[in-house]
Amino acid sequence: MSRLSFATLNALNIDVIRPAYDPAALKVGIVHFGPGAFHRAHQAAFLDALVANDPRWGICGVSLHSKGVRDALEPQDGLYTLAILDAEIKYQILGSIREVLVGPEDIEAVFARLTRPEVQIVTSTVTEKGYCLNPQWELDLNHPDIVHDLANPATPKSFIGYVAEGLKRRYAAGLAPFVLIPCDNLPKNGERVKAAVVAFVAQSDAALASKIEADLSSPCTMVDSITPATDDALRARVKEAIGLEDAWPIQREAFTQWVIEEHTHDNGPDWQSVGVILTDNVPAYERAKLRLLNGPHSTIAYAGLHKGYESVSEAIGDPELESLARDLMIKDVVPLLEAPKGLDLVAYSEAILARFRNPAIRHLLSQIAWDGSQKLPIRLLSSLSEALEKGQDVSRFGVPLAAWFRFIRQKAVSGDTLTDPLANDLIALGKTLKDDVSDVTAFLNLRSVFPQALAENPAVISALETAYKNLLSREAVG
Ligand code: CS2
Repeated sequence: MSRLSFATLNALNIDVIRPAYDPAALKVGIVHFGPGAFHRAHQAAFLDALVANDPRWGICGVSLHSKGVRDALEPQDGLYTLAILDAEIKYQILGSIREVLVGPEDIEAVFARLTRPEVQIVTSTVTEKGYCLNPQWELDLNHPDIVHDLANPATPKSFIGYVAEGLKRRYAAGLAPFVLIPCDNLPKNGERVKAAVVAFVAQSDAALASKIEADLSSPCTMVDSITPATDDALRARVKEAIGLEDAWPIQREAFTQWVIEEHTHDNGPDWQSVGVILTDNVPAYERAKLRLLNGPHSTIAYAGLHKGYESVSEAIGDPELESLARDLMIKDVVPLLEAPKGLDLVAYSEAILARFRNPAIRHLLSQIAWDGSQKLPIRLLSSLSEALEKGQDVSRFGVPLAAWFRFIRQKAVSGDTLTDPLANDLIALGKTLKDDVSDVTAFLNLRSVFPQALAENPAVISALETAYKNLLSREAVG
């Protein structure tokens, strides 16, 4: 069977949605760092709609580490399939990504793009850990990649290093900065990422740092769409559905949302024309999403893995886990939140639970369980701290955290790989556990995850100990 490319577009099966524009005629106006599954399912799809009316906003993807995306998409002229798997199933060919560069191989080409006048936007999905921030959300000057990039600014490894050097070269070329739009699940992402860039530059050039501080527009964003990783089953399904080979199709649910803080960008993209929400209240959207979708997601991931489930839809089909998620959302978290205008948070929570039940996609709990040390503080501990301040009962928060402890223990005992920037410390800790309630104290001493005030709070300790003992007793029963 032939492979998807410009030359084979005409051979696509009839019901496949194709680009409503000529992809070859697009200009690159956006450089995106981290062209992984989420970006290709989410922002690249919004831009696919946008470029049909405004061809200035094609994307140059930059992979910071692997060549996989470039090697898959280059022979396909950048085209790939988005499988929308939900109550209705659709296959759509996206053409908004015009090229993919691999940082370590193409450093000068990346800087060449970043210093083109027509490149006016830099976006990123480099995961929470990719911004090299410390637990206070400031640039971690001891992070090995940051240490490297400060010493070798022209050959950076980190996203922050690329942005800093890119901005420096733009100023040197007499160009205005690009607009920086980070799109990871980090609270106040625009503000914090900008502060990290400024802190990086300040290490070598205080004047340039103040200039960036004054000039750089970095709106905060909220992004949402459930995007399970691609597997061979998806490749086979897409091949059958489109009638061509696609080395790296992407899948997601039908729901997709992108909220961007209002910002000035003269003659920039007409974001709202393709359904992006521009608002001055991103924090309300972002807090609702991180705490009502991502918090319960991680809860179901760890509690579901503990009960032997593999996917979100399987786990949420378990009445005990569904009530845990619903009660955590509606009883514990909703009272802490301010609703974005026009949004009913209870209805929003129910809609999220319905999305979790989507039987058309298989979203692995093990994928969501990655990087717990980075995700849990954002998704659950923030709510836990606020619930304590309000004098709410916090016992339910103990369950996902205790399940995370057991997850770490299981990885340490089995020798399975743990994907987490703190993996070495966590595995070392996991090996010393005693499988009794004293393990809770060992975890609470992880200061990069649990702030002291939480770790010493009697209600938190009690919630964790109760939940932990409960999980141990279930394991004993088998
Ligand atoms: C998930 C998210 O993997 C995870 O940690 O919670 O990727 C989630 O699917 C997205 O944020 C949904 O928008």
